[in-house]
Amino acid sequence: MIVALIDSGLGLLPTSAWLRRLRPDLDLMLSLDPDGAPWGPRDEQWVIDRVVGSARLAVDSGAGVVVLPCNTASVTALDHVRAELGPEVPVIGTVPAIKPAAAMCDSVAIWATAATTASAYQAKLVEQFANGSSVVGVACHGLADAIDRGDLDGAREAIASAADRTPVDVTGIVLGCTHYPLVADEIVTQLRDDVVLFDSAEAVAAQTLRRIDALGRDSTGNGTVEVILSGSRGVLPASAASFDAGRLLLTSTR
Ligand code: DGN
Repeated sequence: MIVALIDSGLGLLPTSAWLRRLRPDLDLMLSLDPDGAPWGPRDEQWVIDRVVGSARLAVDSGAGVVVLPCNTASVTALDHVRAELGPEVPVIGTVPAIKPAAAMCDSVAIWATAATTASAYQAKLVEQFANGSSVVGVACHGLADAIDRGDLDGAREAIASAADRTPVDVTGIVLGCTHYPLVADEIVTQLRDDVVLFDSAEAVAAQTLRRIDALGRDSTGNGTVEVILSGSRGVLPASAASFDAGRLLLTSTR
């Protein structure tokens, strides 16, 4: 069974790595959108069309399970992807790790893209899981984009700006964009030692495996990784090349 992971860019790597760690034999299909990234600042309908189109392409290319390891895509397009693919194909979304953060910390900041920060979905999660803690959203402009470009100076600048806009009493930061764990070391160096980071990659991978088990079908694979890139840029982003997995197969959609 092929599991497709769909994101604008490298944010799908942390969840892919967890899936690989927990189930080394699973066959993965990584769908990245270098032509459309970043999705964070895009208009809602544009993101819906892009994510639904990527999911349809993944299933038509053989995927039996679809994961959106992307908060922007999940808050915007999850229901639309489920409607498009129907009940036969499990679709797993990503939710910012607000619940565990609020359970541990009195003051929490959610770092995310502008789209996720402004979403009604995030506001609803905060209402549901704040558990008496103070929870604020901080939009990290340009950070996912800098990560995709491998621009560490740009990433540092975006992190510094987000740190400046984060209330001083915050002790827990939810990484509400799946790109951000890739620069966790940089984030930690710019924060006080007592600030703890929370991300959802391991939980999303575990939930994906539960949904696969529930299908009751043989999901044994060969640990292959297929990469689907949008557009004409047949270039694998530098950090994706270091993804430690079996066979790597490059596919261009055009
Ligand atoms: N990884 C995406 C997220 O979790 O929101 C970011 C998408 C983007 O393109 N900015």
